[in-house]
Amino acid sequence: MRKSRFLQKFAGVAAAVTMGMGMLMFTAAPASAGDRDSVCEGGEVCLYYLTDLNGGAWTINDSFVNWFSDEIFYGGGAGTGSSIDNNTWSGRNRASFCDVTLSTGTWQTGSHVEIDNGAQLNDFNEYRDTFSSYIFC
Ligand SMILES: [Ca+2]
Ligand SMILES: [Ca+2]
Repeated sequence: MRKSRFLQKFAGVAAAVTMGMGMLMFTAAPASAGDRDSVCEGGEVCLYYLTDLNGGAWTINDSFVNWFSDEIFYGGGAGTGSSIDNNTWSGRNRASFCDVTLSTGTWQTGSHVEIDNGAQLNDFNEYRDTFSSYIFC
């Protein structure tokens, strides 16, 4: 009797762990699959070569990138293949948990522009072609 109760409890814990791992895999896989491409997915910050989220796109789900010069636009639109450093005109924040701060310098230095959680900026205006790093929150 004691043994079977123990086994029932153990089976319950094992099922809970398995479910937890399943949910973890389910939530992690789609987010990482779409990293560094032109598709703006949930969890990502998305920057564009042209205004109104047009042209080549760069999307990423890292919490910060300190150095844009190694990153390029994707998707086949205008600017595809060129560096995103000092080259973005619009952006969208799908990080879905906090604001994104774009900075004109590397390592979050210089001037800053925030894109609110879930929002987009269709034209960076005077900050066109200036951003070189970003950080979430
Ligand atoms: Ca993506
Ligand atoms: Ca810059």
